[in-house]
Amino acid sequence: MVSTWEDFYAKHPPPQDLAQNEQALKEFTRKHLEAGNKVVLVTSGGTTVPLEHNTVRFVDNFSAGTRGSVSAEYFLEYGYAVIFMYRVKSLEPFSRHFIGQKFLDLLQISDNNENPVITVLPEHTQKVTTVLRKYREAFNEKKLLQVTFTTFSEYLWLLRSACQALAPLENKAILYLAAAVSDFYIPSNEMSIHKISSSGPPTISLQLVPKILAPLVSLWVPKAFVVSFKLETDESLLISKARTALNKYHHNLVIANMLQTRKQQVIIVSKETNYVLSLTNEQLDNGEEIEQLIVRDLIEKHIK
Ligand code: PAZ
Repeated sequence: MVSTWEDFYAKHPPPQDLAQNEQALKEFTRKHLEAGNKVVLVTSGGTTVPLEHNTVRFVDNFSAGTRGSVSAEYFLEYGYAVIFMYRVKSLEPFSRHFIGQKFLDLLQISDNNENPVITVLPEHTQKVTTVLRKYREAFNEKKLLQVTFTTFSEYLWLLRSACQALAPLENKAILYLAAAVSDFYIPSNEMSIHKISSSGPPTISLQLVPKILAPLVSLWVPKAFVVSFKLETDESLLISKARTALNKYHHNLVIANMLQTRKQQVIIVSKETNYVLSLTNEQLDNGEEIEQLIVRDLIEKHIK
């Protein structure tokens, strides 16, 4: 059974920090509307589907938030203000360059045991400086607002609030919906309150999620430039599914990608046409990023 989006919001309580996020979203969009800036909402990372209200276990997906965090940096580079709506603990713009062991590998410690000094290794100084400058610029100019979700329900509430804040920007807003959002969920009233007992195999019934692109395009941000993503693992379905989504929701573009090759190739699908953007193996090995091509392509279309 599929519930309607109205049903979803009626039956699922908003996250506790929603009012605070709404305030931040409104202030951010008002400021950039007044400044005449374009604003993009980038959604990033995967949503979880909790199996219990007191959540011990949940269904998750593979998304690391690479597409969203990399794209956010390129949008900033092209002068857009960015609302980065991302899954807690997934990749974030700028800090993504320095995660885990990669960060420690950049550093050196002086031999003086009394007063050790930690510095960036000379061979990494250039890269750290470049990223740090861009990061500081984005924050000093207040061009980047980050808001987080974890569960599917939190994502839907936050997405609607972000759209409400973006609506006054009309065609100066882009929605770049790169998050991997669950297609199935357990409605709140069907979820176990406590940790599911392991005394026998549980029967878990998932429902189809309401199709949120429908109200988003027709009601919440009807004048915005809306770009959704379509991920498949069976190539023969990719273009047809992307086109079905376009015909159903009437938004501007679908960016279609295959799980296995998503970092090297995407297909830009519009109502009229579709074409490939890709990197050669050499470009990929040199650290070039497909998101730069995607963002450049979108911005040209947005301007037109
Ligand atoms: O986050 P990531 O870089 O690992 O993956 C990006 C992606 C494949 C989740 C994104 O490009 C995408 O296709 N998102 C939409 C997925 C879907 O719901 O079809």
